[in-house]
Amino acid sequence: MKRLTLTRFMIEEQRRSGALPSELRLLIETVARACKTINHAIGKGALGEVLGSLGSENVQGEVQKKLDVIANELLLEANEWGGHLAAMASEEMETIHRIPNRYPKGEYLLLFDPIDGSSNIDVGLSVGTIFSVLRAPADASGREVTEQDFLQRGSEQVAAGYAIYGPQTLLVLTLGTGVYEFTLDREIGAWKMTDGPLKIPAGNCEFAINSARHKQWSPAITRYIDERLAGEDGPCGKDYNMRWTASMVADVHRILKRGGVFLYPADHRHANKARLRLMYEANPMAFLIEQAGGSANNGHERILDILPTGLHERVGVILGDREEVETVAAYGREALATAGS
Ligand code: FDP
Repeated sequence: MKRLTLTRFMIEEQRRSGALPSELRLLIETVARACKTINHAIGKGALGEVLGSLGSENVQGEVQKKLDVIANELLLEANEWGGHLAAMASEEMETIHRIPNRYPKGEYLLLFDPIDGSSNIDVGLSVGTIFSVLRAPADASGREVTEQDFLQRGSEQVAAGYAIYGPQTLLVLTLGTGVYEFTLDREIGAWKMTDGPLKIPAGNCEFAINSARHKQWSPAITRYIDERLAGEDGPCGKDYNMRWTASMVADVHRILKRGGVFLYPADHRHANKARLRLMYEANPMAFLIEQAGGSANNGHERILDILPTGLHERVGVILGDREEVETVAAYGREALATAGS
């Protein structure tokens, strides 16, 4: 079967809509190429001596795995010299990485989580790379890009996606005109379209949450999960299934293909305490999910509407099937109203 390659898909998209600048297309090609190299490193596993921790911590206070650092370096190196970017930011770096003066600079900003789901690396389960592309503010040309320039709402993203290193290596991409899945043809090294435009199947009774954190849930989240656990005998009148891979990329991919809802709510007991990072985890995933007909909020506010206050800001995340996400938000609003009355 003849399949569209990523390159051809983007060139046709460029011709069709005229809204995909060559610079952005080349930037996506570069990110996709870096993901192939990361895939290669991951695939070697213990044979490549890439497993295990480094003993160092990243800016979030998390122990860095060797592959976190390797993948971060691969993405920086691949994207530094192409002339499409003004700067990059990553989960693994405290502050932004400006394009060195020896290279030409472009108008885009790239953010990434080089390895998402790191706890899965050493046990051979699926991990991924998440990325988000923003445009540098118009007034940034001719001056040094700052961290402040990155602090844009997720609705400003011009592209987002992830690679998933699992049984197959996949790239899932949105340029704001639908979501497309590409599978890496490992024999010839090309990304070939295998699905899209993706549309989240409605009505799949499946939720993904780390239930060990139930102490941290708000009354609204507890109510939502309890009702689903009650199954046929509860208010939902049907049985639900649960899945948790501890890799957001894998959980989100399952939802894009099969439906359901993903929840990593903020810690209800501590104001502003959440797990997932807004700018390079929640925003790109929210963009993909909305483009596939789903919904994404932090429990009460649309994720793509949040104005970030810091590069590594964390946020509660509820995303997936539009109806399920709306139910969680409605329970949240009800709980707020009751608390306020
Ligand atoms: P990780 O820190 O292992 O890279 O990015 C956060 C994340 O993975 C998500 O991919 C995943 O959904 C979550 O953390 C796993 O959290 P738990 O440890 O609570 O399972």
